[in-house]
Amino acid sequence: MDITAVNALPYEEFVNIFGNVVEKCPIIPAAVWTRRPFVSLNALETAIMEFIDALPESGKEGILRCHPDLAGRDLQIGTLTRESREEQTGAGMDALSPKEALRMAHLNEEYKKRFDFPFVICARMNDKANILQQLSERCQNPRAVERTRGVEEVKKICRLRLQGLVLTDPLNKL
Ligand code: 2AL
Repeated sequence: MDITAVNALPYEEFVNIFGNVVEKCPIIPAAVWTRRPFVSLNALETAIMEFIDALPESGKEGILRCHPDLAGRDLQIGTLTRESREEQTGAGMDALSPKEALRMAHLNEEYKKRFDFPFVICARMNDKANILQQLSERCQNPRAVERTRGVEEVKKICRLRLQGLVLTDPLNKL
């Protein structure tokens, strides 16, 4: 789909198609739809990022809480969204050794206990060793740093999901 086709989508279809570019947050495309027409994929992306940036800190934390744990229960019982499953399996989250799985579960719990929101990282830009290392390191950060960092990772995930849905026009990168 190119940006012209995106701009022609009725509201319901727009929300159906873009409802999970930010995990389980269809309110974001629902809000951004009013900013059509978008001159490019980049402009759509910018509108989403601006919506996220304008949220109060509680809203940003809410977005983080919509994310499933990496290698967590949803992956084990098959209840991840399609996008999330592809990202997690691509990063080897379904192929952890028992020792790695235990460490991941333990650190995910420690992180959530400390910050009250889950650890979020763009799985497609990392491998399992990297994810475990970052999880362990980021547990030590102050809460405000982690809130900002988590939202940065949400934006990376969103960018890649958008690129999977909309064709980029090299002549129209405004
Ligand atoms: C995820 C996810 O589901 N996909 C991804 O890139 N990161 N979850 C998470 N907690 O970081």
